[in-house]
Amino acid sequence: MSLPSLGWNDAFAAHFSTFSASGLLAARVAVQHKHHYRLLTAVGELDGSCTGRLLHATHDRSLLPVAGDWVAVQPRTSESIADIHAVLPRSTAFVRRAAGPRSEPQVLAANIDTVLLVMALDGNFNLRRLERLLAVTWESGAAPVVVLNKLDLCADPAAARAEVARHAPGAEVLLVSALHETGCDALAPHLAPGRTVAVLGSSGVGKSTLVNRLFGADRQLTGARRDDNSLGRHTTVSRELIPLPCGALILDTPGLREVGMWDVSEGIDETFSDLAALAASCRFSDCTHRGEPGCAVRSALASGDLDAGRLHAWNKLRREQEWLDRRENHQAAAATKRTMKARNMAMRRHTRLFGEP
Ligand SMILES: Nc1nc2c(ncn2[C@@H]2O[C@H](COP(=O)(O)OP(=O)(O)OP(=O)(O)O)[C@@H](O)[C@H]2O)c(=O)[nH]1
Ligand SMILES: [Mg+2]
Ligand SMILES: [Zn+2]
Repeated sequence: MSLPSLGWNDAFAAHFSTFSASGLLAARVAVQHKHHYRLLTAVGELDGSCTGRLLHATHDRSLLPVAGDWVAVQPRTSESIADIHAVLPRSTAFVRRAAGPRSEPQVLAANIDTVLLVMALDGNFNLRRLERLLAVTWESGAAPVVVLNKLDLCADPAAARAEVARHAPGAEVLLVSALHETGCDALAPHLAPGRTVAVLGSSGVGKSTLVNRLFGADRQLTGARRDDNSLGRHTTVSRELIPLPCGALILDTPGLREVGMWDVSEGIDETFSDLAALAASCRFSDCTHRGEPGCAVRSALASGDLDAGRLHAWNKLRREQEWLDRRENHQAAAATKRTMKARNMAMRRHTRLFGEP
């Protein structure tokens, strides 16, 4: 496969120039298992692992390679094994707060152009969960597309779509049935050659079924719908970047249980752009929307134009973000946004360490 067909572009090439001068090869991470990786390269697939130097030099663990990352590798001579020397700056990064008591960022995927947020129309889909996913997606730099799957199981898909669209301003909302191949053509604009899309959503919503549909064969295992509480019962168990026959790449992912937010301040503004616009027309610029005169948010609530649940969700996410911002290690590590800068410096350092060929 050529590098452009793996998503390579001029920006990555510019970052890579120092590494190609050192004789390293560009590779894209297809699968990550701890520090072991399956890599896609112009000369085929390789198994990779990080060099000890990369592991030791990377104090911010969120800068270690994840699925979708571009890395600079040194293939070993006889076997199809490679050493990963560096990670290129990411164009986008989907970051959540890692599950567990410690507050730390976890990068789920890098260099994704479009995130397909998949929800199934067979059960009670959760708009609050969608808002969290949208906030994380907007923040990542990728464009969200909401995919309402299992259209065949829904009595009134148009109404469901309209309701979801009200909660996802600025995002495209599509109705599909991955199983019956209905509506999938609408995804074509996001699947141009070299583009990377990720499918995200709860277990059982049909992410892998959609991947198989786009792949044109049963590449991924699919399974019967799971109870969301049955831990460890997900059909897909690892994130995997899969080149599609149409030339795009798709990242299949295991069902998301938790969508802990890391740093999504801008993502919240995008997700609630309707509310942000309302708030901008309140009489007082610091209006708290709790009863001040001339409050546009309150009057939209009173007239029924604004749903109270959505206002509540907005306030809740903002409070959660404020709480996170106050956490010490959050501030220290919320550098994900500043990844580019940090990485560029690391690369310069690397050039000094690694030296010229
Ligand atoms: N009726 C109907 N069933 C579907 C549709 N798409 C997927 N399914 C079924 O939903 C079940 C779950 O599908 P998967 O594709 O495995 O779901 P997933 O989101 O990949 O689940 P995890 O890998 O566990 O995260 C399977 O039994 C599919 O056949 C659809 O459009 N209509
Ligand atoms: Mg799956
Ligand atoms: Zn107000």
